[in-house]
Amino acid sequence: MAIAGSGVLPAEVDVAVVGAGFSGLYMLYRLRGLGLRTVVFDDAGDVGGTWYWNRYPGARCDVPTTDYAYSFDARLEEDWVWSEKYATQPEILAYLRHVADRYDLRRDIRFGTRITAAVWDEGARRWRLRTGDGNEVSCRYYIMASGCLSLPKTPDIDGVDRYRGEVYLTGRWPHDRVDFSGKRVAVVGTGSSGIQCIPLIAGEAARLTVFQRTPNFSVPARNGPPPADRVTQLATDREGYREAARWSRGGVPSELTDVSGVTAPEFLRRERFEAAWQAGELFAILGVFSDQGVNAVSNEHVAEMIREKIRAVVSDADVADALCPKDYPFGTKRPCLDSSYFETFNLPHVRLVDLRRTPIVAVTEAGIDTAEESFEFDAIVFATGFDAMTGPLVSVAVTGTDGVTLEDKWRRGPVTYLGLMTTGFPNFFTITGPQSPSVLSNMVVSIEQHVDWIADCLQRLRAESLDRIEPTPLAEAGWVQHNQDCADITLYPRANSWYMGANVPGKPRVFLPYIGGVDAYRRACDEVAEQGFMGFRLDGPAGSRCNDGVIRRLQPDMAMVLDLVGSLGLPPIETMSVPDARAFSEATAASRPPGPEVGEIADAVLPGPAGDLAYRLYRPPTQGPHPLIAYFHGGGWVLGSQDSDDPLCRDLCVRTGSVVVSVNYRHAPEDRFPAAADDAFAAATWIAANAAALGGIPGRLTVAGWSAGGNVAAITCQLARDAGGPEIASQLLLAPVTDCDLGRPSYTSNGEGFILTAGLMRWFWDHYADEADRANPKASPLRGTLAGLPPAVVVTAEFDPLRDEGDAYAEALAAAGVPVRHIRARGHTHTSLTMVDVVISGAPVRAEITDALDGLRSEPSRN
Ligand code: N01
Repeated sequence: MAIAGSGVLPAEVDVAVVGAGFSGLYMLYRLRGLGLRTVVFDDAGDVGGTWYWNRYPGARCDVPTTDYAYSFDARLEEDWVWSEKYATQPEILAYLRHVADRYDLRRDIRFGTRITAAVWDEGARRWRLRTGDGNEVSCRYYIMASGCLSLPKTPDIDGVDRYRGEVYLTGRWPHDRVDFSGKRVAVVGTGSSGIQCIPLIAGEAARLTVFQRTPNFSVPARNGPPPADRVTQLATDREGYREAARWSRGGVPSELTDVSGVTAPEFLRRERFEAAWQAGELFAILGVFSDQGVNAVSNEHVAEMIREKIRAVVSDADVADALCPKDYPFGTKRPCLDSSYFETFNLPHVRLVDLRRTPIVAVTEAGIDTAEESFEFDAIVFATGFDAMTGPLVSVAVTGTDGVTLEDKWRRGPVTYLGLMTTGFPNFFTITGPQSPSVLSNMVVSIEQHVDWIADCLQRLRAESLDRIEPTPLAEAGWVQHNQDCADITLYPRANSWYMGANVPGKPRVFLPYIGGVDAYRRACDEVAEQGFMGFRLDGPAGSRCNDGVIRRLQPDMAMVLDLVGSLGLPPIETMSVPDARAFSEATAASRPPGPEVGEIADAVLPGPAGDLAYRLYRPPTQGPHPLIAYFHGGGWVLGSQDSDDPLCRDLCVRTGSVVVSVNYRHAPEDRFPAAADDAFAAATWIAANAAALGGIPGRLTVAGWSAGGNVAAITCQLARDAGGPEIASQLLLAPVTDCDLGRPSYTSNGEGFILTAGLMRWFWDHYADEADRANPKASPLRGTLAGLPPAVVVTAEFDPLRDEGDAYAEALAAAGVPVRHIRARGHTHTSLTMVDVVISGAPVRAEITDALDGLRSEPSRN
């Protein structure tokens, strides 16, 4: 079916693909296998994509070649032998040419042809594509395989066009060898491209001046032959190795560590760092500690150890200092792998110009003027990067349904479903599009996954007599939210990186790739397909169907916790004896991160109705007196103690600037209803009376609690109102138990799989209260009188069996005229907010709680 490589362009095809790099070649291979008439367009003169254009000296891959290769055909793998751990651009290009030859792909590829516009024709259900040379082609499906880093950024420097010498752009390097011998050369930019080419250009040039705006973290690549251990693994179990890559976090099989950079002792930190440094691999240095991508302290340990390495190599201390990145966390801009990059600055003819100190004023006819100096050059190399991820897609005028262009739709950042499609643009696919793992992963693994998903999708559409597919607004919004949730728990948004679109003036600042991992992403895509293409509307001669929905609604870190808990196969608590359940919950509590430092922690007792009650006091590090919080722990009236919610109490103390008094109360089954409620009321009374002695401000008492603690906190407020004291300024109810009716919908939808189960809640109730007592407002505060209660902050979690009764309490308080701030913790579970420093996505909710409390506290008291 030779249609495209030569001769007249056919008027109609089944599929048009843009790009003949890794993505486009494999896409064509798969589509041919399905018998679909396909044409591929590429601006370039041959196959290769990024490896066709980026021919600058030193260009290499930064994922080992053992992994940076197709896996779809074992024979192709067996026949191709890489010469190096990190192959050079010519070798990778030769590989892609070999692939094109081997499968006779070129005959369906139009080289030197750019697609300039694409318009969706709803009547015909086809895309109409226009080429740069004025031809048109109509296709059912339009696939952008145009790469993430294929549109070089125009150097945004005054006077670039004025310069009379030789100008080179790393992303558009000439095919003929460039000879820098004897020349005065400038390199502008110190990203991966600059860092790769600088040592080689220095080897030729008479003088090299490097203009650096932002220093970059870089690790020695330690290039050499392909790593023997991986070559052996591939030789013994190729498919097992490839499958492990497909289900890995980054697309390369690697063991994830659970060593935290915060808690690991210094010797272990150094040992782990040194091993990663010696490995010379990106995923190794990005995975020294489990928490380096999310915790600034952990991250700084890695960053500083890299800075030490830079200082050890570069002889001039000032130059070394300028080469040390300091203003963004390690890994949040893509780190580089280098060969003698930092050593290059020890050469006498190489000079670093730190643009942070002396910015470029303009490019002149002869060279570059900085604020302090005029330089003359024979050649300037711009290694200034790309309009990444979205740039190549919106550079084509793509017009979808209703005449909206992709550029318009994405004006405030890309909006996609799975990074594969976007609403309003039916039958339009993007391979490794924004909001897919793409650039954060081994690209080849992600490309194969996308190509396979798209090919399987088209095959199923055809089998089911469907010919139109488009994501729904609901599914798309859910995916965009999930992407943002994933990025928000990391340090990545802190950097002005191309991941954030920050390198292109005017580009919206949005985190572009999906950071949840190749494994998690593949699972989501597979689930979508298995659930009848959930979130897609499908149409065709066979009719229409749509299983609408959102594929990932849980906060990503909470989902990881649940996966971990699930994988441990623990017996349900409700099957344990009470002593075993208590021992289990104490052991779990002992293994969690401690939470933030507070000023002081003190343990003491206060008088309760049936004997002393232990309490733990947390004092802020700031000068008192402080507002007071009487806090009651969770644990279903059966489990827990004054220190069982320790991380949460520390967090509350620091965030709200309050003295937190966490009080133990009597537990069931030894002391059943209403012992817990009576103790809580007595404790709050004592705390209010002793506010000044505790370091609190009299009259500024908040009564707070989580879960069953929220239950006794709510009841305490009712009892205090009825008894005419103590004075309570506000109440903070975190996922509280408010009612004994276990028939609300959240008990069904969230009754299993989210740690607190419906079965466990029943077990708690059975231990705590007789059936006859449960409707008593001292057990079910929702059934009490709510008027005249202190202002309340009520927090409910989306995936909590107790969600609906918490919602009902907030609504009933508001209806009774009580000022209420109701915070609905989206994507969270019953336990999320207590998992301080584990479920990082809980932090913004706790910040919101603090703001809400502040808001209530600043309102005049109603009591
Ligand atoms: O581009 P970059 P790149 N004045 O954007 C500077 C992949 N890749 O081509 O950081 C002065 O990273 C800019 O400074 P700043 C890899 O994913 C892989 O190097 O914006 N300077 C920065 O230093 C990589 O991340 C390999 O302050 C200006 C540099 O130019 C991605 O491609 C090899 C400037 C641009 O760095 C992009 O890398 C190469 C200005 N006006 C690339 N504008 C492999 O190893 C920009 N800069 C596989």
